[in-house]
Amino acid sequence: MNPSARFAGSLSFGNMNRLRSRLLGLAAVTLVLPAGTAVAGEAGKLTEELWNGLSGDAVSNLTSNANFPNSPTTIGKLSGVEPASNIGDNYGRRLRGWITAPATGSYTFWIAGDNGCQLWLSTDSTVTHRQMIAEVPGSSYTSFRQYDKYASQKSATISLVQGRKYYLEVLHKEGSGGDNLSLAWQPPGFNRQVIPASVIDAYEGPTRTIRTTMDCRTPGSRPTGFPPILPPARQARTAPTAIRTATASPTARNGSGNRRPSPTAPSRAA
Ligand SMILES: [Ca+2]
Ligand SMILES: [Ca+2]
Repeated sequence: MNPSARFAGSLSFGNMNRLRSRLLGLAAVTLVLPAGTAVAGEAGKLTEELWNGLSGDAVSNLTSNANFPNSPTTIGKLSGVEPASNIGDNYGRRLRGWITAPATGSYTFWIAGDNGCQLWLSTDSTVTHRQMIAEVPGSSYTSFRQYDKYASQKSATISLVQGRKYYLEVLHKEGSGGDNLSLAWQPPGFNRQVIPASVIDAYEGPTRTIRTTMDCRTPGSRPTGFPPILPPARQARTAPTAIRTATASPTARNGSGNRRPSPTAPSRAA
């Protein structure tokens, strides 16, 4: 497994918190993410880039443009895998993220869209291992969620492993008239369905080498080069105190005079 594959999709900021907890008492630690490494971002979303003012109906009209892929008009996050339909004309779109397999087995994917669109999936979490697995070809189009208009909209059967993340990318080009986009899959033991938001994470892709050092002995220390890390430890420390007070109080008894069962310890803040 190459270094990118080892980090990609697994080194979230939450993971960094847990890593720091494990290393408390040790000296400073330096983490280096190799250039091109991408990390999993917001759950339930895909990173969405739009290129406005691009004529043509085919994905090639997007990928051949000088502003692709590095200069989109806008970058945002899409909740789920279906953008709003009929938002405009002459634009190109790229969706990026990871999909986590909920079970080990054979999967089939579909894409539907207006106009041309392509679904790419990596054999693992590495971006560069992506392969196009389904498309609405050329300048053609389908209606919303019309997955069976062209044979090319359906992927071959693909084996995925439970819990592993696979890089997913969608390229979409709208010329004029109606515009829509949708992704579906058939997981093992289920019928075809729109890919649920519960299995996706947005792409957060640094394209440069990040070198960061954090002092694991200092609870408040933050690694440089990353957004602030939220401190769940403070909430976890204060909650048990409140529980002990309530249990010891004479009023903490039920109507029959018996002491109430000890409350279950609250789960740690996410
Ligand atoms: Ca349109
Ligand atoms: Ca159209």
